[in-house]
Amino acid sequence: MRIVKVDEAFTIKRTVEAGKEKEQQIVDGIIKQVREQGDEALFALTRDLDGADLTQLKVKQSELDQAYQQVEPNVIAAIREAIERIRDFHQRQVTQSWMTTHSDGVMLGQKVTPLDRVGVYVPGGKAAYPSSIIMNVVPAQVAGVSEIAMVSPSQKNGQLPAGVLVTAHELGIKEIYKIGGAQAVAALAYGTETIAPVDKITGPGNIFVALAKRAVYGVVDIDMIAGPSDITVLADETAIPSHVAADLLSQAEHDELATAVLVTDSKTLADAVSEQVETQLKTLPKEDIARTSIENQGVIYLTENLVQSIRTVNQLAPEHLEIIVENPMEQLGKIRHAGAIFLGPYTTEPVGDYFAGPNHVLPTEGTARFSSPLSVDDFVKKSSVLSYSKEALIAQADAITTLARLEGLEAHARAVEIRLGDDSDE
Ligand code: HSO
Ligand code: ZN
Repeated sequence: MRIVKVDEAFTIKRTVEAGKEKEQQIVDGIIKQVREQGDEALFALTRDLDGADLTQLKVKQSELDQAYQQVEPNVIAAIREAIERIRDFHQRQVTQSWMTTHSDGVMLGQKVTPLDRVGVYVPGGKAAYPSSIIMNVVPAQVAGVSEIAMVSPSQKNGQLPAGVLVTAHELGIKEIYKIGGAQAVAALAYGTETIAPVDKITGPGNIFVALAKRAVYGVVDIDMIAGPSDITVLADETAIPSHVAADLLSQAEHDELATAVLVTDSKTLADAVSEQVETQLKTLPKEDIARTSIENQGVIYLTENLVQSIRTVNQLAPEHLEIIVENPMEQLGKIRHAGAIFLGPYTTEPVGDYFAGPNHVLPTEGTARFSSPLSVDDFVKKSSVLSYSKEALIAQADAITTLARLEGLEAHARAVEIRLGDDSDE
């Protein structure tokens, strides 16, 4: 792996994403076609782009039954346990509505309401991850969203992968549609004869899905637009090189564009990890993908001390941060930017990817500087609540009308003053 020396003056440069004009044009065309032709466009685009000749868009009960026959009982058991743990964690995120009563007759509050209807995008092909279905659906369900529609591109045989169907069924999803790409995003945003429009679309996808989500934002809400996944391991000389290398590769195997970074002040560890990465790459089924990722984006930042290491980590603002140093807990308070923080030598990233409970949909590409993991909060919205007694209005009328007249808004001032007289002339 490439080793970059870090000193006092070192800063990490951010790269700006290049324009994607050609893809945007295609996406705009697809959205227009779905808006104009509805289901007919979905059938045609699924035939042309996914190579599947569907007779219906919605998954039938018989397809679910069939899927269960293809999935081993231990897989179903693991899915169930993961759902339970992830649900448990997200239940702690629920925020309550609140109301405060003031002695002057004012009541103020905030009402929390779940979104009515959400669409979850599940990518096809190599990224059809059952774990991501759980991570998107559970916070929506915990928030109290009553309707969840799932979309995922059809395989050429007109079916969805059995693992995807079983996971969706285990989560209790009733609406599953075999469509993907920009056409699925458009269908969820605008609705078709078969698919009712949603209020928010979440879930990862390829460049066409990402551009389509960006294009429909405003008509519906969207979650973050996730870039390729990344991991940073912050380690000192106490870390075991083969373990660190294994963790770097677990991220690298996701995608040629994934980023795996080691930040350490130990030259011995840096050299040993680099060697281990090479050794372990050779036996990985996804060696090609992982090797491309390691060669293009992989880097070891070799710092002079732990303080520099932490500074570098904060500049990277990684999606996943593993802290494998002597006292990981002591460092936690110094970490300002990271999507998820994995403490200590046994908290390898896959525990969070699949099972521990926290969401694995995390801010990528340095966006942990300003954003958070997907959570229950992403599936609710809040309304402010206000209530004034006559006494309270009288007490504040002067200040309110003064501010209204400062803005030249006389009708605002009068709306207050008309209520101040005695009640008999109303
Ligand atoms: N590490 C990925 C999530 C994932 N891993 C899904 C395995 N399956 C991005 O957080
Ligand atoms: Zn992963």
